[in-house]
Amino acid sequence: MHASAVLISDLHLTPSMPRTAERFFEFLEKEARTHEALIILGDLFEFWVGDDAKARSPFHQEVATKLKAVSQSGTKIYFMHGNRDFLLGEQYAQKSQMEFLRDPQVMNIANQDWLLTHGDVLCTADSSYQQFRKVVRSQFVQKLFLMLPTLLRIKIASSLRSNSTAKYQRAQKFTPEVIQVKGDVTLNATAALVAMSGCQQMIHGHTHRPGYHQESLGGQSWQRWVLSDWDFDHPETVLPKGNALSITTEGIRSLDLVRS
Ligand SMILES: [Mn+2]
Repeated sequence: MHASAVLISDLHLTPSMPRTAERFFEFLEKEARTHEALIILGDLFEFWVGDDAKARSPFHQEVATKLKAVSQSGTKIYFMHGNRDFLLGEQYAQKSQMEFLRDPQVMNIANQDWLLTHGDVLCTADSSYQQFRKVVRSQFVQKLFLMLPTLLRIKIASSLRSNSTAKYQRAQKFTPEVIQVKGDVTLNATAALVAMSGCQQMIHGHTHRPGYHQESLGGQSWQRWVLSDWDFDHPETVLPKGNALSITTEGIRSLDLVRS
């Protein structure tokens, strides 16, 4: 379907992280434009409470304008929802000229099939998250949520976020081994998705554990590439990080966006 593509995920863009946004804008000017397609595998934004709420935000307008410029330069943009920006809707997608991808989706790039997913659906060791996901991703609940006043939506979203951050920090301190397991994909869920899709090359983000894995289970083997999350704003506590996967007829390779 495309001769080349570059994939990114988990940028968690927000006005309070300007250096990360700056690196993203640079990426759009440079790395993105040398590929036929740009594929965003979710969590482009830190949170999203509805297109209407973002309509007045200069930051989100700026992101939309820059995405649109890339699309107009000839690089097609695809967007898959993540667990934080799953409410990003038609209106914003149109404005930024992005086409939605279902999760999961098999896409042909450089004459090979690639299985694309955000990744949260594979984290089946965290059963309470999977339950939460089922509820918030239901059409009915989403419709109700979007009917609430914007300020209330922001309040609900940020309290959900701070609750989960607090829970995570507590667990990280007292039961790090549990977090290690719960925050990662499971072999079973991955194998099931590979079997269902019939595609043995998988790319996802979400876990913030960039890497490459060769795995197998029950006579099936596959390869799995994991994208990095991005953070260029906290050099005193977090080493700057961010990568992209570039697929061309020459193969797949990781682009380190910190050094380049
Ligand atoms: Mn995520």
